Amino acid sequence: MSTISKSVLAVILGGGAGTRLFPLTASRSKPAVPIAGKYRLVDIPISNCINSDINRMFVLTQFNSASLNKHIKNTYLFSAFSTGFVDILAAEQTPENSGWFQGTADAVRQSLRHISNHDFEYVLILSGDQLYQMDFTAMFKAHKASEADISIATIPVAEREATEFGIMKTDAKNFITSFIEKPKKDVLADWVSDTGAEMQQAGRHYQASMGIYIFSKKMLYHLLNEVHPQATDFGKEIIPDSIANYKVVSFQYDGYWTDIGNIYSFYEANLALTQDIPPFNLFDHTKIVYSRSRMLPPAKISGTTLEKTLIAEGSIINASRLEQCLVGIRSRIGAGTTIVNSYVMGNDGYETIEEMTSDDFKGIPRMGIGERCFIKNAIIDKNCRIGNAVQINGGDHLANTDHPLYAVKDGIVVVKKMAILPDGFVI
Ligand code: ADQ
Ligand code: ADP
Repeated sequence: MSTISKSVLAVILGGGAGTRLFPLTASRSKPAVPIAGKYRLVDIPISNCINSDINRMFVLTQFNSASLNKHIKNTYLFSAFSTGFVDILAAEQTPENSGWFQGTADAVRQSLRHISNHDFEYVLILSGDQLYQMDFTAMFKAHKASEADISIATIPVAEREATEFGIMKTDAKNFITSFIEKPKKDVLADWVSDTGAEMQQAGRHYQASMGIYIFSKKMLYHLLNEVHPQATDFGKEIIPDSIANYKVVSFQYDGYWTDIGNIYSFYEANLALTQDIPPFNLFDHTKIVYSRSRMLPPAKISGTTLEKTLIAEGSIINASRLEQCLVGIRSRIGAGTTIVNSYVMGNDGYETIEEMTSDDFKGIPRMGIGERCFIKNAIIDKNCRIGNAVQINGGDHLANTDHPLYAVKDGIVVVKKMAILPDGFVI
């Protein structure tokens, strides 16, 4: 066993109330949200851990859903000779507690009693809603070499993003000298850092926290139980308060990293995968993104013009044109349909020929997307039934709405899971 796998335990923050990803989180927990056509959000941090030789992980989530459990249990099967595991810890009611994680620090504090059964020296805390491929080994080495109490992974960001993150200043040895959580625009000028020539040229003058922390075990217990027993958040309370009192070090990362905490960024990160050379490389065999192996048949495509489109296995596509689309597992798209700039998540199962005949008889659209539809700037959640000649034209002309069948957020139309859009429906 390498040192890192022996001494580091990872805690993945699987999500709070999930309101920013609504309606994708209306009926599932955030870690279970499907991404990139065949994965789930939680596969990203888990894969980064596995690729960094960290194989003991806890996923903290508000909801303990059956399909998240099934996904984790069927995917992350470590051998009997390994110490590896991925355990889900859902917020639970106890006599002292009403049953929710109040925030990130509260989630970790409540989970300590499960975590402390294991042997470890360091805890790596990760967000569950980021798309990136990072090797944590270098950060771990730097943490040990600097004898830090806390290390924070940081990335240079531009002014327009800086207000959404924790922003810090560091000294020549990378020690963090000051930290502000989500600064207001009017104070930003005080937080400019020397991020290096290349980053500065790209207008990235601010050092942002990636929400990725390494704590030594003792320090984590000390901070959560003794110094800040009431604190609910790392970003708002624990981290800013620790700067003056402890050795807090920045580890600068300069690869691709994006926060996918809201619908627009989730949509953008997914569609970015359709570019010629996407910043997130699914085809890198040294940084495999793991997911459940499903034994699905190859995708079957007929009469479709495909432009920059990813099609997951098990799909049956008869559309006329798909342009900049991400088409998820077991998708079915009918003849004459055009889809542009959209993420179709796919289906959890297939309908039999008999079921399809029965749908037709009852006048219910079949599972999937029908014929002669036009869909643009949309996310189609799982197991939708979209009839024939349905028109969905997302874009900035649409106001934010929450309709029973779909929601519009920042111009993106999200058709809700299992929604039935009848023939001719127009959005
Ligand atoms: P945010 O992402 O805004 O900023 P937060 O909402 O606390 O911070 O979420 C961090 C992670 O924890 C997310 O993955 C979230 O889903 C999860 N989470 C939130 N509440 C939770 C709860 N109650 N139970 C379980 N998981 C929960 C943070 C830092 C910033 C930093 C950004 C980088 O505070 O300083 O810049 O991350 O994205
Ligand atoms: P999916 O099948 O798309 O992955 P999940 O299996 O994660 O969705 O969710 C299945 C079930 O988990 C839901 O039907 C619900 O019972 C429970 N659940 C998940 N998230 C929530 C939530 N935000 N609120 C209430 N229940 C939830």
